[in-house]
Amino acid sequence: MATLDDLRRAVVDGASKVAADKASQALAEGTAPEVILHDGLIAAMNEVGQLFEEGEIYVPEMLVAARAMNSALAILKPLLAQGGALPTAGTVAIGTVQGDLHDIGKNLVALMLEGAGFAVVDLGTDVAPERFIDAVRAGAEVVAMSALLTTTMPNMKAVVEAIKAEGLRDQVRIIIGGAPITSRYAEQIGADGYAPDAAKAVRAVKELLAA
Ligand code: B1M
Repeated sequence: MATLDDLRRAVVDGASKVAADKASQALAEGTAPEVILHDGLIAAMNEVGQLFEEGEIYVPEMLVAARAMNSALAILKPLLAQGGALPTAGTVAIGTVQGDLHDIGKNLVALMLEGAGFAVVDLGTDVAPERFIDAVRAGAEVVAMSALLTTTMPNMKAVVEAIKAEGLRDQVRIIIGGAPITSRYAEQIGADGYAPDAAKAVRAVKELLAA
């Protein structure tokens, strides 16, 4: 679809205003927000990653692309967050692990969880294990961790271990995700669950709390 092509191009080029306009246009044309998110925004970020890997672009270009993605995402947010609200679904503390500054995927997961009626405590990026522990002590029933770098994945294990060391493991469910993460890795580090995308993260959190 031409509008989604234009949207992808705008994000890859880091053209924030055009990206936001194209997202609005796609909505006005009747494209579902989830389709705009996946086929427009996430597809564009994958292309950005590919270009970075091939040495065609560098960190500053990745950064402006991320800004353009966020401008377009702001248009979709109210629609994506609409869900069957269940006010007492549970409290989830979410963060990108220590050393990792990628937050677009984590923000999407937070948004979808909120839309599904969870209270979400967003700890941000570069989150040290102690901050996850504080959140559990403050009542979070689920710890949700995101990592985008192979070098920061081990920091997820550090959080699981720290939660165990504090004697809190039995009172919290732990779910992890992010581009390099797999269900096998979740098992290896002793997390309770893994999800490959934001929608599946919501399902996984619901299942964990129901178990
Ligand atoms: Co970075 N970066 N980056 N980057 N960056 C990647 C991740 C990379 C794969 C690019 C590449 O080489 N192809 C590569 C990692 C390689 C590796 O580790 N194997 C990389 C690198 C190397 C780096 C730097 C080291 C570059 C440098 O400085 N030399 C540096 C590290 C900085 C740091 O964190 N300490 C860096 C910096 C940056 C920017 C700051 C410029 C920017 C981030 C801006 C921001 O987030 N605010 C950036 C970007 C934009 C990317 C790419 C292009 C896009 C990431 C993204 O937002 N994707 C990325 C390439 C790529 O992923 N294709 C890349 C869209 C987003 C929706 O997807 O985050 O995967 P994602 O989230 C998905 C799922 O993974 C899942 O749901 C989401 C969608 O439904 N999910 C979860 C995520 N978290 C979840 C948690 C869950 C469940 C599901 O449960 C809790």
